[in-house]
Amino acid sequence: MAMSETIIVLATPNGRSGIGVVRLSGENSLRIVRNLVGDGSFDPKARNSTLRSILDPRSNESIDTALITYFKAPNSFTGEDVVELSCHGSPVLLRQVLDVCLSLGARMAEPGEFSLRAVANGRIDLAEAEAIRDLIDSQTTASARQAVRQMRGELSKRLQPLKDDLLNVIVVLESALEFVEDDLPEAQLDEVNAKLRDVAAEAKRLADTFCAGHLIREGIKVAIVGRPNVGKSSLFNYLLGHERAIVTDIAGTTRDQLNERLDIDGVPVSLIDTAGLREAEDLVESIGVERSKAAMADADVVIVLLDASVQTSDDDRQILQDASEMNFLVALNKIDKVPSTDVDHMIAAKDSHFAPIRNRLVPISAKTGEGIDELKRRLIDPTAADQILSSGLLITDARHHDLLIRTCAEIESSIEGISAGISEEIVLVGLHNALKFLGEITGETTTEDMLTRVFSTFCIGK
Ligand SMILES: Nc1nc2c(ncn2[C@@H]2O[C@H](COP(=O)(O)OP(=O)(O)OP(=O)(O)O)[C@@H](O)[C@H]2O)c(=O)[nH]1
Ligand SMILES: [Mg+2]
Repeated sequence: MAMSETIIVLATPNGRSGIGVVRLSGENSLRIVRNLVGDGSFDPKARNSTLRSILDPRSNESIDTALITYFKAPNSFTGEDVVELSCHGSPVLLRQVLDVCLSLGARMAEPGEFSLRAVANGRIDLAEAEAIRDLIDSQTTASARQAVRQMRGELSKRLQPLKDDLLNVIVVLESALEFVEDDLPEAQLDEVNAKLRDVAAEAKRLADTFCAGHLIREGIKVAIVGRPNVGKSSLFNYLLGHERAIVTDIAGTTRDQLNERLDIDGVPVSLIDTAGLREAEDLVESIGVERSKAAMADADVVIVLLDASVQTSDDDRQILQDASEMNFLVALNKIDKVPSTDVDHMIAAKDSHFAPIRNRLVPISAKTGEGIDELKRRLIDPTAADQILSSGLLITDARHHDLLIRTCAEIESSIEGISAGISEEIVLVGLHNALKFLGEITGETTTEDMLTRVFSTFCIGK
């Protein structure tokens, strides 16, 4: 990706809309725009918008009226000359504007190329660029909020003191190597050890938030399974808050699986309603049953639904048996149909077949909504739920998590090395590695290879 080229992209989604924004970055941006407005002396004021007629210089025909916003280098997102053309949002027109700009020497930007240039020109660091990507991709307000914090540099700011402390320790050990004849004095060693322990502990604290950070970013897949008529589609609808699935009292109503998204306490949940599991009566149903089994195997959490108003059957027991190898909850549905003392007895009785799964059991009614808040709560890992609620900074990116874990490991083995009296040279190798890993999060020690890989996960236009 040659940085000297002027790049262009349609920054708004493809399709009809009120406005569509074409964005240019690079030293030729202004020259291209001058051609586009047919005025070689067009000199827009930086950070101001100017309304101009734009034309196709090949035919001199006016193609639109656009609001032109100029960001002069280095005070732009990429650090280069940037021009944004807010045109009318017609896909045909926008294609034409892009074509004209391409004919004038711009080239289409690669995914993430605007952000890559922003990082290369020191406008933002790598973690901040990744946060912009995450903000655009976020599926819940909780994940958007985390992305905004990281976009503002909160993660980078949290890491800076760790890098400073590590560097201080490295300086002490290195100067000891060069200038001190004997070993480091005991007091100074204690200080080095204490500092390293603090850095490792803080890196670990941050890494531990990934449990929640991963959840709010990636979400979970939840499949509702059970035999026909237990109320799977009713529960599905209740959780979604509208009548998405067909509900009838005919067993075998749902034949294909349904998939919808919802937000549970900031976690994006992909909820799947499935066809009832039983010996299928026809080909369509048997395909549905196969799909239910596949959805069950693929889910992060399986909700096995039972009907409290009827006796547990062999089918129920088989489903519970299959679910036992997975992460599952058991929802005992239709409790509105039975006296509550019966439900309590059903669950509490010593000889109850619910005894082995008692701690996974949640009595609910998909009709009245009773117990459903509790079921929702149980879907989310409690440690992660606490972390999401605590409003602290969360590590949401697997790359960052991995680098923090590796930082901890290097520091911990350095601490062990120091106490075992191994040479400072070897300890220093580990500490330099730790510093490099922290630097890779923010991008200052990231290899070209890694950068390419990170930016390939960006969408076009960012
Ligand atoms: N009283 C009561 N009835 C319920 C409850 N949940 C579901 N039902 C009823 O049970 C019947 C079956 O509900 P569905 O949601 O279609 O059941 P399902 O498990 O999706 O059934 P299949 O799609 O055939 O596998 C319907 O008549 C629902 O109104 C509940 O909590 N209480
Ligand atoms: Mg159904």
